[in-house]
Amino acid sequence: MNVDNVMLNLEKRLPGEPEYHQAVREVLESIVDICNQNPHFESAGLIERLIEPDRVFTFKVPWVDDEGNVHVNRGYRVQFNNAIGPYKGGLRFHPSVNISILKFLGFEQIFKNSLTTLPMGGGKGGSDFQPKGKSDKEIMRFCQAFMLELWKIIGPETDVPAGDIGVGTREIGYLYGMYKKLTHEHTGILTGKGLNWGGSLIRPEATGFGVVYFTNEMLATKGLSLKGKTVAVSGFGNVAWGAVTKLNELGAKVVTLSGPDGYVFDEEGIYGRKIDYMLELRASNEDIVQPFADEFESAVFVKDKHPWEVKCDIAIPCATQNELNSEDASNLIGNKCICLCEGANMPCMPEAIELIRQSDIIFGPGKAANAGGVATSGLEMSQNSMKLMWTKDEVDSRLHQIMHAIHQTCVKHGITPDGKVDYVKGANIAGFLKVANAMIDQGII
Ligand code: NDP
Ligand code: 2IT
Repeated sequence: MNVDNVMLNLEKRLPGEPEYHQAVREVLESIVDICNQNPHFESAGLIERLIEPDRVFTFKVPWVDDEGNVHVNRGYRVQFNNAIGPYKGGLRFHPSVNISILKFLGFEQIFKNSLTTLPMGGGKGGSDFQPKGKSDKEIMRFCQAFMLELWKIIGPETDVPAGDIGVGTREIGYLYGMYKKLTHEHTGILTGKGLNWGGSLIRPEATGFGVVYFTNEMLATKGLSLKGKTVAVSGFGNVAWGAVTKLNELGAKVVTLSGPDGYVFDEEGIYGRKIDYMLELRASNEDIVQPFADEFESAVFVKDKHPWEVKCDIAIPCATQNELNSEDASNLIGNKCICLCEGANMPCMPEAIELIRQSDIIFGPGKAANAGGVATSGLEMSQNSMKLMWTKDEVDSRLHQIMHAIHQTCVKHGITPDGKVDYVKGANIAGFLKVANAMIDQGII
């Protein structure tokens, strides 16, 4: 396989999908040697089949706002690959949503889900709907209108969506209600459900908890731990909240969080009521972090800047794709940061990753580090199938084991001759091999 040729072809065939190209290139660069050692992959057209989604749905979502005005948004579901299990992946509601972003997320999801050890294929969906500023009733009407189309193509053994940016327990509730009404079934469709109607304990916390467990595993390889470390976190949504909660529990001090308007620096640390306030902020229609600094005396708001200029031992981006650029990476390196672990999907730009990988910073890629969210979704599916509910400790301990196993797998496939671990390579190779072998076993379909 020649990566440049495959990419040239893809870019020519599908221009205007930069995020998707970025995600594919990263995986191909990691697996090129494995592909060349396995000529039967090439003769089975494996890469060509892997980089083309099984199918992509787009649909119209008309809805009516509180004033009676009609709006039309676009809905999507990308069913990327189901070689190892039903399509599985979140729904994102954000005005930036387009096919390039959903294909990058769906493609990443294939390998992430493979790493979890659970039987889940890769998919992603969402809408360019802007939840910011909408009333609860408007969110409900939008979710119902979205599900009026989506229900036709999903199912508990076919495709199981969940949350992502802009889609949390509230939205999953409205989506589930409409699915149930349309199908007359109370099944394990959608994960991240409310705890009283099929949701798993720990699912809301799982992505952030998992990222912190993975960070701890990486630090342990150097004889280090989170205790007493200063951590910069970005975002202030679901993933950031889970990460900040667990970081505090394990004795780290979190000094930043961020939103689209800038970041907050709090020298005293973000803990206790400040963590609850993050959630209140996220739930408010404002959706900015500046009020955090007004609320807490020790917090300072830095407008339109990234938190990566703050001196920290550990950096955990938890907001969105391409939020950490090469200047940010240089700042982290200059400030002697020891570990960068991706909570969000693809938060680091390729130039930033290049700099980080050349430095001494330990780098944990999102598809391994943030896999705890979808892994716990997988555990929710298991509980729904068995019609029972595990305790909080049971789910957390399984999540812990899964993150430990993912770390071990990354080490196994990513160990370099000088004894360092290339986690990007390790995660991509391990995630890929399982899916590739399943695709070979199942023939050209
Ligand atoms: P949320 O919607 O709960 O929070 C995302 C937050 O980041 C929002 O507050 C958003 O604000 C903010 N944000 C968006 N752009 C920027 C930016 N440029 N700078 C700073 N903040 C920004 O989403 P999640 O926490 O669920 O998701 C965060 C990331 O984690 C995403 O990359 C997602 O794909 C990934 N992820 C999520 C999982 C999950 O289980 N939820 C699992 C694995 C990964 P605004 O809305 O105003 O833009
Ligand atoms: O990016 C992700 O892994 C998620 N948004 C969670 C997907 C899921 O199905 O739980």
